[in-house]
Amino acid sequence: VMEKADFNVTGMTCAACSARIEKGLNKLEGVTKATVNLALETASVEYNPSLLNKTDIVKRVEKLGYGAAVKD
Ligand code: 9UX
Repeated sequence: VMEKADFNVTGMTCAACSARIEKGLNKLEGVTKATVNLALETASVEYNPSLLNKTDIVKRVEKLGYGAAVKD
C-alpha cells in the first residue's frame, strides 16, 4: 500500500529546479510518483512506506540543494 505526502520546497527559482527535484525524487527506491510545483513551492510524493519515509524524502531534496519540510 502506497502512502502520499506533501512537502513545502524552498529555494527553487526556475523550472529546471523543479524538474531536477522531480527527477531526483522519482529515482529514489520506493517512490512511485513525485511531482513538484514550482509556483506553489510544493512537492507531492507517492511512495512505499516499507522502503522509505518522509524524512528520507526531505533529505533527498536537501541533498539536491533545496529546502524541504513536511506539509501538514
Ligand atoms: Mo534554474 Mo535551479 O537555472 O538550481 S535550475 S535556478
